[in-house]
Amino acid sequence: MPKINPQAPTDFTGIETSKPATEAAGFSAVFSSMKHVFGAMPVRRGLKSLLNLNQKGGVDCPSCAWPDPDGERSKIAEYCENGAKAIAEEATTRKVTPVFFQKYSVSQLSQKSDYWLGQQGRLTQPLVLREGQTHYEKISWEESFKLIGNQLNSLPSPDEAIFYTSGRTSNEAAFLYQLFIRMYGTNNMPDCSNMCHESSGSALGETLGLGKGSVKLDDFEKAEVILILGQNPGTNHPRMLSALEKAKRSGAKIISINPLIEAGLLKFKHPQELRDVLFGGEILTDIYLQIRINGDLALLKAMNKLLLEAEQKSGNVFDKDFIFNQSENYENYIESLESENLEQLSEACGIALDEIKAATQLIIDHKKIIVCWAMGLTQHKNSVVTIREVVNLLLLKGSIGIEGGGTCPVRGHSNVQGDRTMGIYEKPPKILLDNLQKVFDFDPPRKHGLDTVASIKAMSEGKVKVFIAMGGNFLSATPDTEFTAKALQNCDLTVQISTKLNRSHLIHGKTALILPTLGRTDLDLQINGEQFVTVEDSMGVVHSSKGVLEPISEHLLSEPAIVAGMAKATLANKNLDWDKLVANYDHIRDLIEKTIAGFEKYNYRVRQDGGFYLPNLPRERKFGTDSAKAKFSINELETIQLLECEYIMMTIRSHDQFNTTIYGLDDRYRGIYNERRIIMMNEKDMAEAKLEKYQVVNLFNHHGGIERVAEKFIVVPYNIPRKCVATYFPEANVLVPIDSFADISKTPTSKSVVITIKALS
Ligand SMILES: Nc1nc2c(c(=O)[nH]1)N[C@H]1C(S)=C(S)[C@@H](COP(=O)(O)OP(=O)(O)OC[C@H]3O[C@@H](n4cnc5c(=O)[nH]c(N)nc54)[C@H](O)[C@@H]3O)O[C@H]1N2
Ligand SMILES: Nc1nc2c(c(=O)[nH]1)N[C@H]1C(S)=C(S)[C@@H](COP(=O)(O)OP(=O)(O)OC[C@H]3O[C@@H](n4cnc5c(=O)[nH]c(N)nc54)[C@H](O)[C@@H]3O)O[C@H]1N2
Ligand SMILES: [Mo]
Repeated sequence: MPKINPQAPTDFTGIETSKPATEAAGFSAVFSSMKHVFGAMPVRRGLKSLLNLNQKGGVDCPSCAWPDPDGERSKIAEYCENGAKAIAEEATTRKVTPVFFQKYSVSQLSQKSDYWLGQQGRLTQPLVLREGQTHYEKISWEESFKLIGNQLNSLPSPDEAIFYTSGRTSNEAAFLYQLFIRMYGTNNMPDCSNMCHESSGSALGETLGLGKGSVKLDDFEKAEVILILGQNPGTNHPRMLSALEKAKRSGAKIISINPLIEAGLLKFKHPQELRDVLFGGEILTDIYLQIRINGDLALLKAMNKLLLEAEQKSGNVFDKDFIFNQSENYENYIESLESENLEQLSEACGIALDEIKAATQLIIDHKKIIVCWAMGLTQHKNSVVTIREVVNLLLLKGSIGIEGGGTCPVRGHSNVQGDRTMGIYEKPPKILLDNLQKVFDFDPPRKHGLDTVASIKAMSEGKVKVFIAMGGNFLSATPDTEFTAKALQNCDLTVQISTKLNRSHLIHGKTALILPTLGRTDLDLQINGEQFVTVEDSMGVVHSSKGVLEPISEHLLSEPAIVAGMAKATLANKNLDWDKLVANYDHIRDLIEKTIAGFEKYNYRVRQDGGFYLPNLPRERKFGTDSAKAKFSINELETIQLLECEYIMMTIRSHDQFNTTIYGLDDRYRGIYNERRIIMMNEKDMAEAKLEKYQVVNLFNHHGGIERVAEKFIVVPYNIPRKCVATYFPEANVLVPIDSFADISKTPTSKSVVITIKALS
């Protein structure tokens, strides 16, 4: 067999660098949006998609889960540069047809870059790679479903199949999918959340009784202090910058905590506001703490210790009424804080005590505090305890369930939160299973299933034979690329339900299927007419999303139709009329309403302007914990000890990508152009290691005594703390060890990979 490459090729594309930007958006963002959209499709189609984006009743932007304003929205543009790129990527009129797959073998395709694969266009027909063959070929939908059904039914146990979900899947598709999987008999439902905000869900669930954030978009205008930890909103949640701009104009102070000085956190120039264009935009961050990678727990502990000292002096820093009536474990927590040492904590996070004091003073002086965070907090070994320490800070101040205060884990994929609400979870709550049993009259499996890391291990050990993915790019998004590739290749059947070609189509089981599906922007026409779907944003608003564009091919099926096809071909249980559900998604929503709390009058309420909020107890200062109280927690500090030759590496997103989808080769705000195989490094570390600017190096990780190597990266001198380095995801995923994950949440430690560096020349 010709060699198939699980990693992107190592060819260089021609690096250029300049000074990093000091502000985000502005005209260059507008220009960049237009370039991407009109480069990928005719002008009429481009305008139609952009004008409908994030409008009430329009298309929900697939680029992130940041909420839309509840009230008035901009008539022309409720989207951002990166939303426009996401649309260009999906609504493109370029397509890959069966002829394309006759031309390129799987092995040849695996030698192409991720960028090239994406640029080939939308998938148009179901494809099969038969056992022993080198090329994908056309297959009918009927035969595809039969193949899946036969394979699933031939397994000795349903637990030998795995069903992955990425977070773009709508509520309707996700609900049907988990129903099918549980009727089939397993809870093996790993999802992208396992690699993303699982640590937030674990920490918040345990301490506040709900694994979701508590603030609403309106709270930003009312907040007095906003902390932003481990998040790069200028690139990954650009619409958040408008909320931060408003907050600043209402007097809020912003504290940013990040190893990199990210342009989007410095200053925002709203591209559609004349005031910003003429007068230069809004300075966002008041205090920037350039923390060492994984220093956050030490910093938060230092802040909380300083709060305690201030409280002991003045007696008016803590919200004692809240603490004594609505929380527990306060005394033990305070005792643990007493024994902390501020100098040691300052040393551990790499921030001078004076700077920590200045930031903490803002928290001492104010009550309405929002803490925002994303992957910089969630992808470390100690992520869950770090986020619990965020909760401690808010509890001390009583800043939870009040206007202008609370938790704000900023979600990634546009419906990742909704998929979880719909039951895409390997550890389903009892209430969900009980309700499924009642409504659908079957015995759902009670044993917990496999999460992402456990799924890879099970495939690797030959315990799983079928892998089905509802969206996403499992191979490239998961850790330890070479290990995961071998695991996937152990399967008898791999099935990818996708919109675009990606590397997961190329690393396959004995037989492989690619099932092409409609995306968010596509018109979804079923027997009862045009359908819309629903999604839940980062703040728990459920609203509709309706595609408007003519699908690129007549052979695409919607995700609900694909689930129904698989279910009909697989299940012996014929209780459910799957065709009726697909004919009109209102019927699916009726079933969701019967099964999941908070969806009363779903079909009615979701048709109202802007949708509806799901119930959220912490938002009302109530806690769904066993004691109905919020919990203080004691979080031990363990620091990562580096040898002299070692560095701690974070794998982050550039400005021109959506996860594993590469839109382009620039990271404009960071001043890095036309190259993704780079490693950002402190100049003093470079000098010590005798590395020059643009020197080519190999990167190694040796976790568990196994050598992992990422070949050929270019050294870029960058303003980053000593001993900390940064590379891009997914190129560096090969270095993330499969056995290194967060305690409790099992999220791979993609932001604290210990590496060594070796010059090639
Ligand atoms: N355009 C675009 N939008 C996206 C995505 C995309 O790829 N492209 N992805 C979507 C998804 S699924 C997600 S989850 C989100 C991701 O959104 P982010 O979490 O913003 O994404 P990352 O690039 O992983 O950025 C992590 C940030 O954390 C910082 N950081 C890393 N380690 C640490 C640390 O130890 N401590 C602190 N304090 N900071 C640290 C990095 O410097 C970086 O600024 O964005 C969503 N939106
Ligand atoms: N090293 C490292 N690894 C990481 C991360 C990191 O920061 N560092 N981040 C992690 C995070 S936060 C996440 S969320 C995961 C992301 O992991 P995934 O969600 O698995 O990956 P994506 O790149 O978002 O998936 C892209 C593919 O989804 C398909 N797709 C797009 N839209 C649709 C649709 O509407 N329907 C269907 N069926 N398919 C669609 C397309 O074929 C596209 O190629 O990666 C994780 N991996
Ligand atoms: Mo994510």
